[in-house]
Amino acid sequence: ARTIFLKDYQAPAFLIEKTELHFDLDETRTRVTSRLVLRRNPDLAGNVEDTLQLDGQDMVLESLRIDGNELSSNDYVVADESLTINSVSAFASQSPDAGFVLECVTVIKPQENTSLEGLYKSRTMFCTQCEAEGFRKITYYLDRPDVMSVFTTTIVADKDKYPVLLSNGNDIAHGDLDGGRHWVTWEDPFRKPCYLFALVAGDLKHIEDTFTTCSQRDITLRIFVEEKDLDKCDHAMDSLKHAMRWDEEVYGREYDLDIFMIVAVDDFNMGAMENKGLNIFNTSCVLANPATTTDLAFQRVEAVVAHEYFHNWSGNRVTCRDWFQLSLKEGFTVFRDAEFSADMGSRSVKRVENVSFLRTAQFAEDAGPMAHPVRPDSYMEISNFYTLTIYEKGAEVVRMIRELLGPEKFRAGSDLYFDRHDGQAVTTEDFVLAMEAASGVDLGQFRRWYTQAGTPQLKISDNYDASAQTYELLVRQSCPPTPEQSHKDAFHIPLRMSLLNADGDELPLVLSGEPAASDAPTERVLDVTSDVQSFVFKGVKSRPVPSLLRGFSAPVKLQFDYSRDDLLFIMTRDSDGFNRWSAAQDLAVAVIQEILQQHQRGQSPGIDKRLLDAVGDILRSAVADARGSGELDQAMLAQLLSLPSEAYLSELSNEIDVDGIHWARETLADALAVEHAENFADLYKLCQSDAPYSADAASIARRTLKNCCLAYLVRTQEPRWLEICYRQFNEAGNMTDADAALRLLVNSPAEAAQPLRTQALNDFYERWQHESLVVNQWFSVQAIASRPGTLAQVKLLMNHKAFDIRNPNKARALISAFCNMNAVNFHALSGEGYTFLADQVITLNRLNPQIAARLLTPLTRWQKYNQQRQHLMKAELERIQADPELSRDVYEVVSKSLK
Ligand code: BAL
Ligand code: ZN
Repeated sequence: ARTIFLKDYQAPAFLIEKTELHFDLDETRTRVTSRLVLRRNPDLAGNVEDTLQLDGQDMVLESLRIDGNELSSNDYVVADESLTINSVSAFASQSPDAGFVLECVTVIKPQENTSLEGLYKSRTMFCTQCEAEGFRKITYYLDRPDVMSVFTTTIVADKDKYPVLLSNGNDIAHGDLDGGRHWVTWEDPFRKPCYLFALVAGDLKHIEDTFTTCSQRDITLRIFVEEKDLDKCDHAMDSLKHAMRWDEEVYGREYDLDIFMIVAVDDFNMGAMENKGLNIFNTSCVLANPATTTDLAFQRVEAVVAHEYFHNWSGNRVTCRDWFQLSLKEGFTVFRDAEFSADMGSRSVKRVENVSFLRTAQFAEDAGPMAHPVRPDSYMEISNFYTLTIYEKGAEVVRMIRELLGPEKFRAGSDLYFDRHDGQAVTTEDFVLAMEAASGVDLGQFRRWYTQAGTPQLKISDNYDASAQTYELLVRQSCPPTPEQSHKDAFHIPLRMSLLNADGDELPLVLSGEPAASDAPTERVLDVTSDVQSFVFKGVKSRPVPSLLRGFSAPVKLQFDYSRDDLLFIMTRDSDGFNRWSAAQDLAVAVIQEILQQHQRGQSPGIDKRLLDAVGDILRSAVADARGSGELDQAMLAQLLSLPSEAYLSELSNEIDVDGIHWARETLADALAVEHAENFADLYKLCQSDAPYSADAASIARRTLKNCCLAYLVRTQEPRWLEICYRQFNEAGNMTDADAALRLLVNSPAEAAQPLRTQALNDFYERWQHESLVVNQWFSVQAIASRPGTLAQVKLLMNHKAFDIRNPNKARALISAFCNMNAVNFHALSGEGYTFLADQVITLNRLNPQIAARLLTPLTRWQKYNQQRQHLMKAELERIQADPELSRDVYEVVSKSLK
């Protein structure tokens, strides 16, 4: 397969100034007529290109004209993925420098398009997905983001089946035709690359609202869904309005068109898509109703609606020059949506959630065969690069820039970036240049974050000199090799830190060489720029405890030899909420690793009493607080009471002991449950509420804490707690509480749980069988059960009438949930989990290559397992590789994994 390199980038030889599309929609034969106004790119010196190569695949070309002159099949070459016109000037009525009109008629088959790229059918509607390279499945085009054009789109369709016809921009004309058909023309005044094109046709209903912008323009907001889902749109609409206001207030960005539309679609590869003025959403990221949707999903809807909306500036108004620059829009937009969510809820908790995810999943990606820089150098299939590195690490890189610039200069940098590049397709370098120009801060070395892959490690040691009253932090950085990058140069790492004295107070921070100052800061961001660097603080009267990497100021692995008492101290005394949580995690990790080692040596586990007591202290203050003023952040309490996940513990391991990690973590959780059952019970009761459901942050926090307590209580295996859990399942007034209880029943090893589980699962399906998203939940609850025999159950569910492997949400709910979130069963030494996944990948490779490649991830991590598992995993990768019809997507992942 071909590899595309950033170093080979060339500006396009032709530009498309105007794009007029005409769709005659039909399930089996949709005719697409395009009229493109092209011209030679005048910005390319000496450009005399006469050959025009357009991208296109999976379509039948019916006719082709230039300036009205029909081309015959001798005049062009149609290949699998392109259409090449050998000589434009032979047909153009004037020089191609002055422009020419290309008219092209193609026929496509949306009904047969299971890749869900381009134009396809989802249930009863037509919809599109063009990012990154889906537009080339609609018509022949220069399908690259640096070709920006004004689009006018006419859609013709059967009026009964498709009364609603949507595209980007404004509806400028419509009418009826003979034969029960009708048409609508949309015009988008903003130049855009074709990846932002969208079309929807269906029998859709909508809710409508208005947003008045900062310059007093009224914007019509519409959310389109199937009629049955009209009761699930309010939360997305509220989220949209909050996002619009926030972007005005925090970034000075106002919406530009007069209408903003969102459409919910059941079959969708991604979470959502930011098409100009017409966002298309996976139903899972837009629909929300208390009865059917968990708190987590409510929060996800808010975040994704905001994310897509924010793209209107960071992505659409200023877009990417090429796909190597993907993080330009994705990293920045994830950073923006994370900050929005932080402002809507609890800032510390949001940071904890993000970092938890990054340290688990993105760090694992960095350590695997697909590791790549935030700005990759090459790819085979760009769809494989919608990764955690591009998104989450890309957001961390933007966050570090803000850390280095400070909030005011960062805002000035973002203003300059939008000002300078509005209407352009640019690069991550342009972003960094704008940040530098606005701030005067040199980001020269910092740029390595864009070009070097891998997770840097910071090893920090300290040295206190009592007589000199100095305290030294000796910082060593390194970064492990990644594919194609064996050596890494030192990164510029912002290390936010503080020093705590024995009372937990922050000390004034004066570095040696600096003048003593009475108003010295108590928190600083150290610029770590060398492989080895020493920071000596003076005037330190006693040995402090350092609070390092506050707020997770850089995406690195930090090593500092804290004693468990130090961790307990930070956990309770640090003013930085993130570091309190992080210390609690580190302590729990240390204890679990100790239990694991005892287990591996055949010893019975001894659990560090300090951790048991610390959890007791947290619980007692939570109970006292819930009885009294209720000021503690209950969401943070729930985070503090949650043990590190098996996935995180695995990421920390050199060789993953799948069963040992599971056993050790369960052992600690069970011990905490038994030790503190009374406190958990008190807190569980205190967190009950009769108030009607609300998705506000405080209510979500209360439910999270309540269900965290219930989880511990069910662990005790006492029948009364199983009954209470079952009662909560039956009587819950919202999906959050019902779902939490169902998961506990399904996972409980207690014998008494078995009949309750069967009953609950049956009732749940019976009740929600007509709610597709809830059925997905029902699939995944069963897929992640760690009990033996789960794979057999998953295989049965694959044949369930509600399962459809063509629907990505269903595939994710069952296959992906089992393979990614059920380590003990997926990694069973029989190898049957691996065989199962390979079978599904082979099936999906033909149907939907993007989803197939993505599902493959857990097999690619074979190097982290023992010899026996490595052998089994590789054998399955080789079986996939031997498929003669491997898509580019799957080929890239498999071949890089086996290298
Ligand atoms: N641009 C693809 C979907 C998203 O990240 O918003
Ligand atoms: Zn995005």
